[in-house]
Amino acid sequence: FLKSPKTVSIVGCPFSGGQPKIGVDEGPIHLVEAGLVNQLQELGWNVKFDGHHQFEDIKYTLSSSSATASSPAAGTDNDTSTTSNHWDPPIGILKNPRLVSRVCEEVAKVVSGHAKKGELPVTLGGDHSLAMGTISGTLDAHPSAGVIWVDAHADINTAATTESGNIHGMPVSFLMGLDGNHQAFSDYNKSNSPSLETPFAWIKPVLKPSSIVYIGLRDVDSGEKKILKDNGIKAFSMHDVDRYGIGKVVEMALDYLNADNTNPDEVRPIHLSFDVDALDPSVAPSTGTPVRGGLTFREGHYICERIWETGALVGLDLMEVNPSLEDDVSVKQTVAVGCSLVRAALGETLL
Ligand code: 4U7
Ligand code: MN
Ligand code: MN
Ligand code: MN
Repeated sequence: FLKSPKTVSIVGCPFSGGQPKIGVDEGPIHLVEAGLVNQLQELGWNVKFDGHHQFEDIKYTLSSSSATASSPAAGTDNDTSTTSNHWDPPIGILKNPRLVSRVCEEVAKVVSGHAKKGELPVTLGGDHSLAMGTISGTLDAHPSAGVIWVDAHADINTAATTESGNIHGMPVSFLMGLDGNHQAFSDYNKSNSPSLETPFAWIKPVLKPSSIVYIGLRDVDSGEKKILKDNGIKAFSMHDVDRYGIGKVVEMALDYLNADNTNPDEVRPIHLSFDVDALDPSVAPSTGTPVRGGLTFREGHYICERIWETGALVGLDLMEVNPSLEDDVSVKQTVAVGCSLVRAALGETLL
């Protein structure tokens, strides 16, 4: 799927609008400063990286059209951390909906542009709402791609099920076009005039429930459990990792995606979306929503190595590294693990 010379395009996304903690926007900067570009060059990749995306134009456009925003809210223009911007008031309880949506729309274009040139886009987050952009972009360029989502969380809440209103817990539901989202926007429009253009309308519901498989789950909300069950979505929780071992789990995940391959003559392209909180907090402490009982260092790397071995990797996300959480040693450790996961997914071997 990739053209040679093999080229990786780093898509640095210092973005935190999908969740409330400041600092996750510094993740990509730390990963690059730790030497990721050089490390990938040493693996033989031609690395394209022309700086992080700032999304300033998006914030500017949104804030200067704020006269049309229908409800005022507290907050300042550059703080997306604890309160909403007055130019991006909540829709229902969804926080920063317009900003998150527009940023992801831009990321989708960037990722799809790189992928269509035969490059491997590696998106560095930033929070996991960005996956609405990366996976839209991958599926635009490789419509038959399947997704392997490695995370402690399922990130499949809809506007009807989310209790936090943090969109980083929702990207999969938007990619699938689940009903709970449409309902919230039409309710909002009924009670607000002028009504808003549904900000997520650009997202094509391109991800079929049978085209994603999860690994590492251990903190799934009850509404999400119902969504997973109702839609028959394949998920390997930490219970499954304990039961079968990571080797078997990854084989089952790959077999599952390939059984649904639309073109059985070739292996199915794979997008790997890796939330660093899939790893145990003792391995990757600096992340916004750590959950104990996670993947070991080796289990996380094994997933990346095995997917690389398939030759089918067409997109990679490394999300939710937050260098402002925990002490300096933890930050260094988490950033180093992030770089090392990316290297493993891009062909670094132990021997
Ligand atoms: B992450 C949560 F309620 N499910 O919706 C939510 F537990 O990208 C967490 O996986 C979401 O880090 C975590 O807010 C999103 C919560
Ligand atoms: Mn997570
Ligand atoms: Mn996540
Ligand atoms: Mn998290």
